[in-house]
Amino acid sequence: MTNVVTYHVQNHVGVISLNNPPVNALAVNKGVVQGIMDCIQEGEHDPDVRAFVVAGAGKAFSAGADITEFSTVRLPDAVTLPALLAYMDTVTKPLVAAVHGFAMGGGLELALACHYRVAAPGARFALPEVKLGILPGAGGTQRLPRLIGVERALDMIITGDTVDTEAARKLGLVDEVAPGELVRAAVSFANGLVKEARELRRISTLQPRLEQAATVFFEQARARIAKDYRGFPAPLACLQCVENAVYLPFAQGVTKERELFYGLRDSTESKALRHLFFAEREAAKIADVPDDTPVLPLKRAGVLGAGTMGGGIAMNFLNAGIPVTLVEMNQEALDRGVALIRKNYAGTVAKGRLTQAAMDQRLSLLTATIEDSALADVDIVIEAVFEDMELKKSVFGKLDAVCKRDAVLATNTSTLDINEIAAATTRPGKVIGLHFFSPAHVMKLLEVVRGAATDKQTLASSMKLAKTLGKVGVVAGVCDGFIGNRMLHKYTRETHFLLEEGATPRQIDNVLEQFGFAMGPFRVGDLAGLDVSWRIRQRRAATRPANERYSRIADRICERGRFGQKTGAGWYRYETGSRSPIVDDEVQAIIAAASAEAGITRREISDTEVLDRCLYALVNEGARLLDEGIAQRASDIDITYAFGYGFPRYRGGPMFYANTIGLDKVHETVARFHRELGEWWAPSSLLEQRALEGGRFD
Ligand code: T1G
Ligand code: NAD
Repeated sequence: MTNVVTYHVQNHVGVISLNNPPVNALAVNKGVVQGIMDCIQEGEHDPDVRAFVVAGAGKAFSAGADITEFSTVRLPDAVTLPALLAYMDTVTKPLVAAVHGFAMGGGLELALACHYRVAAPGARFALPEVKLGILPGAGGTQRLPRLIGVERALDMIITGDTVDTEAARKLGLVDEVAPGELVRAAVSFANGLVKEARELRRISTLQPRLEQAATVFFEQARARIAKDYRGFPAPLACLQCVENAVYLPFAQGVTKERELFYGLRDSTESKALRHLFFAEREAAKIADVPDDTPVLPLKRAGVLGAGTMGGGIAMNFLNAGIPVTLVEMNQEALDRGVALIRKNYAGTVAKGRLTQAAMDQRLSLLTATIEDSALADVDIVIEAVFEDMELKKSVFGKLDAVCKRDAVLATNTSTLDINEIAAATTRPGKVIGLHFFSPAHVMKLLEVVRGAATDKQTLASSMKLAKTLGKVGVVAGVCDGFIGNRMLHKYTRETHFLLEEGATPRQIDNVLEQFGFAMGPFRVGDLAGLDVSWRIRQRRAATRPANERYSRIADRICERGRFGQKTGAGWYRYETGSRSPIVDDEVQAIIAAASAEAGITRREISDTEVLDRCLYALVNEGARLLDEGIAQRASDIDITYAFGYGFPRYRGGPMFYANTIGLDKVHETVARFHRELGEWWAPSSLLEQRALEGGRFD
């Protein structure tokens, strides 16, 4: 027996325990799969063993196949998971899976290859492979429909979402719930099967149930999936497998599943999604902040300013069960902010995604006031007042006086200098940037901006808070716009230059939507409101170098009061009550006039040039951020863009995308843009260096 799998006989039942922390990944090269096989073979030939229980040691049953092995060579003769599960279908003694924590991917497939499943309350069950751009490749697409029905199985496989023990029991995925000692309950369940000579229920022999006509069901599902998962190849392949489960014998269905699995595993899309999976976990690690850095108990929160951001920020804490004191400068603004919070919750209740009781419970944690003094005993305050340095500094001075000494003072500023704000207090070590993204209660990204004086405890506590709030925290250094907005500024600027030279808002939006963005930059601008970025450009005008190329098109649009959807017109115009963008000749005229004013002769611009200039503007600036240490690692930039700026996940983020193109090619194009377009395209030294070395980011 290998030490990643242990075996003992308990009351005539062979208990096989997975012991590969932290998540009992079914690592082939570490002998986990072989270990399970060996245990069962030993028990099959042991007359004293009447049945088997398969369980997981530590925090859970299993998180499935070891994803890190996808890009490594498998040891020759190593037993694979499909081979183990096929063998389990021949075993003559009852096999019972004892599931606690989670059974995901290959872990759930292992449990499905058992004849019965006993689970602890609160366990999670999922086939999340589709989120990694693959599909359940060890029989999951063939066994799950046979056990719980085609409709529910397809839904679980296409979404990759989890179901808990109670829901799993209702589905028939779990046969018994064991509130007490799980393995003991599973052993007695197994002995019960032997005593009652219950039939060995091999799921592979069951018929998949489908409530409606198969052809209609799969036709409708195919149309829906093709629309909802544009750009992701895996969901349609999952559908194909489930369809095979209905039309093909089990063995053939499994063979086809395996073929499709390998095709997806080696795809760029899956490599991109696997990159983001590990990048999300890597982002939580800070080079000079040890994992065991003691964190502050952030049990009570304060939010200052209940505007667009403040309300959403408060909801994150309420959703996590953390009491919030929301402070505004006057009653009218406060009432407006609280009303927006109520409206957001009521909307979620109306969609059936939240119960009225849960809404009431969350709102009961909210204290709304116009008294700053109410923040005296909170553990952390998030400031979200107007984006004005003098106001921020005076507010932080006040918070420094009102709040208890070890309270963390955080600002939600999008662009301002955190060090300057921190200097307005007597506790710069406790000042940090917590940059949420709009809508703050929805967007998963949280830029955790580390000031020069921010202490490690405040940083570690903020990163832990990000996880508590269900956010992905990314550490950024202090600069104008941190990681996301600084790169966005270069990207947006390039789109304006492209307009000046001959492109149109529609062309640029189409190119980037084809690439995979849910919305192109001009539609996003109209949605967010063009006045927000106009105010930032006006603030920057004072410090913009005279010789720096600047496009006036966006200003011209705003000067006409065209702020986007909220004014019925921006880069596009909108019929009343409609969000569908309509190309507006007036905009074309504004653009043509601006080109003439800038002395630019408009020309035909190819979609390739549009794509390269937009994406490489992100990549080149991203490389500068790495050079300057504003971002810790390239994968943090990818996480920022995937979770905060709608960068298509199956592209892995701008830096991963550049790696797939090849940094030599990216550098060559950037250098050409530098020669042909101007100084702002000077290649970053990191890009140059990596291109010369034939290297990759990270
Ligand atoms: N393989 C390798 N490493 C894994 C892993 C996996 N399946 N799951 C987690 N880890 C690492 C993770 O990178 C981190 O490492 C540590 O474990 C703790 O994870 C044939 C082929 C299970 C819900 O998609 O969703 O089976 O950063 O921080 O918050 O069909 O991990 O500490 O170095 O996320 O408690 C399908 C993926 C695989 C599940 C636990 N399975 N994992 O969350 O811990 S494909 C999945 C998760 C498959 C078969 C196919 C979560 C979790 P480090 P963590 P957590
Ligand atoms: P907003 O104008 O919608 O809300 C600001 C609120 O602050 C107003 O309700 C105002 O009454 C209140 N306020 C002003 N002074 C105050 C004081 N002294 N005490 C208490 N309340 C006060 O602005 P917003 O869009 O929510 O932006 C807030 C901050 O978040 C800014 O720093 C902005 O840069 C940043 N931010 C905005 C976005 C966005 O998309 N809107 C995204 C990320 C970060």
